[in-house]
Amino acid sequence: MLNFLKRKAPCAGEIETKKPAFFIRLREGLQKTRHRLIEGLADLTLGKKAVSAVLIEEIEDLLLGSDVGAAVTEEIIDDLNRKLDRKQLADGNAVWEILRKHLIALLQACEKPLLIDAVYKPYVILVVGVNGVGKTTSIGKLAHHFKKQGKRVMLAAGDTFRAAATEQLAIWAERNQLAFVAQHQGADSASVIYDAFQAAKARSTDILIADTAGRLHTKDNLMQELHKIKKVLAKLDAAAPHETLLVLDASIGQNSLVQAEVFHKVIQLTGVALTKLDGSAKGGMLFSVAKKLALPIRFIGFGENIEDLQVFSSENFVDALFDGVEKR
Ligand SMILES: Nc1nc2c(ncn2[C@@H]2O[C@H](COP(=O)(O)OP(=O)(O)O)[C@@H](O)[C@H]2O)c(=O)[nH]1
Ligand SMILES: [Mg+2]
Repeated sequence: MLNFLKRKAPCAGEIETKKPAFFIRLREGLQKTRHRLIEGLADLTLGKKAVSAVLIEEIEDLLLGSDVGAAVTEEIIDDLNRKLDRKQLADGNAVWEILRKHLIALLQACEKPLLIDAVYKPYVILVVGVNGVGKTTSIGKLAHHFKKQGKRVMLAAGDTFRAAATEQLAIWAERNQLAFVAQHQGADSASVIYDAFQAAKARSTDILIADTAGRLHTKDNLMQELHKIKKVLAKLDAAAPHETLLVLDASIGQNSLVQAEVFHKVIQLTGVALTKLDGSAKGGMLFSVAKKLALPIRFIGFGENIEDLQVFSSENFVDALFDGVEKR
């Protein structure tokens, strides 16, 4: 029988959708933030005939309550108040349009995907961040992402502080069938990463992803450790690490920004990966990251599975947040 004759028509409940699977996963992952922030704003504004100072105050409360942060909120609220004074806000729909434009512009400003420059062999990605934010998990997902592109990837177990961290990375390495360099617990992190760099060079690996410990409460140690890692990497390649990626846990909300500032001072960051967007309604912090850090958001993570990480695309993100909100 011809193939098209075998194809069965969708039954009830088996809704056919044109959206690709990755988009559906992203949208599901962002459900909580979408619900609190975007649908919240839409409920306040859409279809409202009059715009008052009270409405603008309600918008302000909602933005602050969704972890959008003081700086972004102030910028938006100032703009709305200016327009209200000038009688430029005809109705709630006009307010909604302004909110939408502000939020989209912020996201667009930090879209700058990580490009792996093949000049560097290996291209070294140093992954930093506080304990528990999702570094090791993100490395596993990242390795999968690059492997799918046909890249040769190696992992370095630079978090030598906890034995479990090395084991956890070893599991991801096995799952992805990757080369993996580790030493015993308590070993010098810089030495593990240096060994891995040499091994990666010898095997013409395309990308080396290095895990690190994130003991922010012992800030001086952390600084020394990160400085040392940079120094030993530079011995083999003055430009390494080629990407210093900070992992931030979206569910921590605004406190993440404090972490980011500490890390940025210690080791110059070049990009951010935001994790745990699925578990949180605080995804609004992404707008703050965009504004305050002015660092590219490279990846977003929204689940514990290997596919739950995507290259940050402002278009997809905006779609996942806004798609269909106006038609509810
Ligand atoms: N829901 C959810 N959990 C995550 C995500 N990323 C990591 N986790 C979980 O967060 C916990 C800490 O992650 P881990 O990678 O060990 O953090 P690390 O200490 O920074 O290396 C683990 O239980 C992970 O499974 C995510 O995007 N969504
Ligand atoms: Mg870890």
